[in-house]
Amino acid sequence: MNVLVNLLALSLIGFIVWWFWLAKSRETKMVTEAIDIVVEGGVYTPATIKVTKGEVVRLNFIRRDASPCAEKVIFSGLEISEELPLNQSREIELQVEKTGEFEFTCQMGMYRGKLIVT
Ligand SMILES: [Cu+2]
Repeated sequence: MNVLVNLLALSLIGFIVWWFWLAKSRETKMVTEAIDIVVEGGVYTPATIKVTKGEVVRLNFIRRDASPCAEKVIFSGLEISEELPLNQSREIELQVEKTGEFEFTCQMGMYRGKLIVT
């Protein structure tokens, strides 16, 4: 019985941590000059970023996930595809001259993020 209660409590804690962590990655971040984007555990944090059309911004991808699936980030519609070295930060300089929403994903599309250009 005690074991069961402990297990329940543990899974509840796990759920709360997971929820807040995911919630954090769901926030939309406005980028003015540069931003760090952490690649870990199946999510980009933050996963939704907003930039202004024509402005130069630097996205610093910090990959903490060793799985080969996370080794690339691909921006669809922008012809950007970059290797992400493990435990290092890889800077991608962007200057988007069109407005719209562009997805960025890993090679297999498991990591998903969105770049909003306004
Ligand atoms: Cu992947």
